[in-house]
Amino acid sequence: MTDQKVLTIQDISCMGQCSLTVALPIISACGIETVILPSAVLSTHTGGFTGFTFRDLTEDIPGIMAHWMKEGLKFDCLYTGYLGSVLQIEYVRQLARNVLNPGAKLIVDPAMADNGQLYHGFDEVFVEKMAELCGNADIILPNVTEASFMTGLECRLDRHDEEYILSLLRALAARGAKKIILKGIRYTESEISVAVYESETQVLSYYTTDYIPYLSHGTGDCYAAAFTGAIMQGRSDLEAAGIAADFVVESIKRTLGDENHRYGVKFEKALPLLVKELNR
Ligand code: PXL
Repeated sequence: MTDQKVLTIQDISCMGQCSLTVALPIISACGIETVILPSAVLSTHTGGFTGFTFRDLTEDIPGIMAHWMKEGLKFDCLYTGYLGSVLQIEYVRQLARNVLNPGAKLIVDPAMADNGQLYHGFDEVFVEKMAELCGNADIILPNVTEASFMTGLECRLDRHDEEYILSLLRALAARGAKKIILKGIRYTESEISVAVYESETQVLSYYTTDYIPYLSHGTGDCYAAAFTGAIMQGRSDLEAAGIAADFVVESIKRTLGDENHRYGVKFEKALPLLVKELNR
């Protein structure tokens, strides 16, 4: 039997517990072979650090893709995280056409904004191109900020109601995404929910956990990696959404109290829980 392989494209932030430095260990811990395509190398991530280095690897991507095509290498899932430029989004489309097995999933985490703000270096042109990529994806994992930016709807960070959440989900579905995992929904003060929405059937489900009032970088990347690992292990969208949520909550709990650790979450400490959950 040949095991399934995930290809993930995102940056390497050498220090910072985000993007590839979390995707590779998390998906691997899920028991899934993980092929990486680094889109850039940064000394740290761009949130809260200043003076970071940034080496753009965009021009390496066509050569890497051509080699894989020559070798006949194909993957069963393409999961995209933080992408550094509009051109990289175009290369993702080419990768999806050229190096995926039939039936492979395209999972897109827009990874460009949070808490009402775009990350450093992104602009409206990038947002529009990312919205187009999301429109071609099987599963997208936006947070509420990214969903509102991609649809042009109001960005509300809390006191959500179902009418607002449904307006985001329907607008994203209208752009083409088949399944939407919408993160960061706040219906109550003490809880946080993720919505799982299937565009074709319009079926909407939720997974809800306790809300921990702690802002941190990299939680979206940990979420998307655990979700992808669980999906590749054959879990349903709702099961995977729940497994990923529990994993991130545990990672945040393991980080609380360490004031020197604001750049990311200690996901390593929660990996045993994730592995146990997937082996149930
Ligand atoms: O966690 C998302 C992310 C990934 N990669 C880089 C980032 C960020 C968020 O700021 O700066 C380089």
